[in-house]
Amino acid sequence: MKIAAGSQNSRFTSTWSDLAAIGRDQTRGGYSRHLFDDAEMALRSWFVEQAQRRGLEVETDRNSNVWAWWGSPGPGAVVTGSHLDSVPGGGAFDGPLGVVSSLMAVDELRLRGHVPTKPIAVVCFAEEEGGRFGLPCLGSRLMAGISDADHVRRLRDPNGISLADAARRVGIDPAEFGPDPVRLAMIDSFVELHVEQGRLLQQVDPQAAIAVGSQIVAHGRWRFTFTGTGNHAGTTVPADRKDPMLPAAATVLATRRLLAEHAGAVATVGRLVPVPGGSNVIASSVDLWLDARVPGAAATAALVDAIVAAARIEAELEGCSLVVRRESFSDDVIFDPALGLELNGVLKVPTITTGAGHDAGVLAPFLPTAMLFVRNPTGISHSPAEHAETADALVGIDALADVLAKLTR
Ligand code: HGY
Ligand code: MN
Ligand code: MN
Ligand code: MN
Repeated sequence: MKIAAGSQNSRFTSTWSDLAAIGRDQTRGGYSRHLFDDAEMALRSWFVEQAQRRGLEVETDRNSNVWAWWGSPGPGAVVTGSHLDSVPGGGAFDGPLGVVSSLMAVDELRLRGHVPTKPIAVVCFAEEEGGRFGLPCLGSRLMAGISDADHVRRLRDPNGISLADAARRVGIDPAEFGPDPVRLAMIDSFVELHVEQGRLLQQVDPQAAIAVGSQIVAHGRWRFTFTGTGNHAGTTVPADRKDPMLPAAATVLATRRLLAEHAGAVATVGRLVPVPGGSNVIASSVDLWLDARVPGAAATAALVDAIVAAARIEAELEGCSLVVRRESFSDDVIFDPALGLELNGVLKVPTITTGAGHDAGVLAPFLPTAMLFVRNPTGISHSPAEHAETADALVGIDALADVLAKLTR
């Protein structure tokens, strides 16, 4: 390890403790940091301060992604970074570990006396989790032009606030959102460091603190809206009911049951919202979000089709209607093999796949992209139990510095 462990160790723990104080969720535990909310705005300020402290040139692009440049923004840029937002009640490391590690990889390169021959940028992509408006990797999708800006502006959060209004409230002009081909063309390569979300690394090599990512499994989100007849819980006999909660509940169970018929599939209903949501009220409608992930777009579609078919049968049995909308989808992503080999030439670490989506996955079809994963001893993510040891984080920073040095030699 080339890191001057003492100096970087104390710098990591102090940087991390500053960050860890922002956006704690007192009711659910963990962190809730969502696009343009107070916590996320505080994180943006934190990032700008960290970047300016390092003499990096900071800018916010048209899609509210924040960039910190070592060298003038320009073509041939080697970009690293990740995201600062979280899922509701999420862990501390998913996203922020990549951002802190990128800032500290810049510190490490300077400690080594490295003078980059290309611009290096640390980017914080907006709303990677889709935790507020439901569209994951929103900032990188808009930049790459794969999400329609008008559709994005109309997205609404659970309180009915549009993304456009939420942006305006924090002084960001939503009319600016849109494709950013010039910025995309500037990027020579993108390397994202991320806490591992699972236990694969420990299975592949229990001694390894980091790994190179090889691919992301196809995944997407579908919204099921079951509509019945709202009524009084106490005065409506079963024969008169059209209760959308029943087909919704049956769909949750069918999702788990159908996995057995779809190799390598995972699918989750993590959010289910009855309307109006009174405990003495038969719901008039129920929204259910399905997160389905299977290697291969066709296999993902086959699983979702089976779940939708089961949901339609259940809805009909209860006299309810059903509308299914696909809210997001990402096909399998294979990271750039040449860049991966370069990383492995430098790092000589295991290679693993991931079932989690990342901004790196959005950019992979457009430019050479790679991921580095840092061991998560719990293997748990999207939960306060998510963890990375400081010693492993320092190995990740050292490795990221090695990679950035090689790419900007
Ligand atoms: O949901 C995901 O796969 C990622 O953590 N955003
Ligand atoms: Mn995540
Ligand atoms: Mn993430
Ligand atoms: Mn009453």
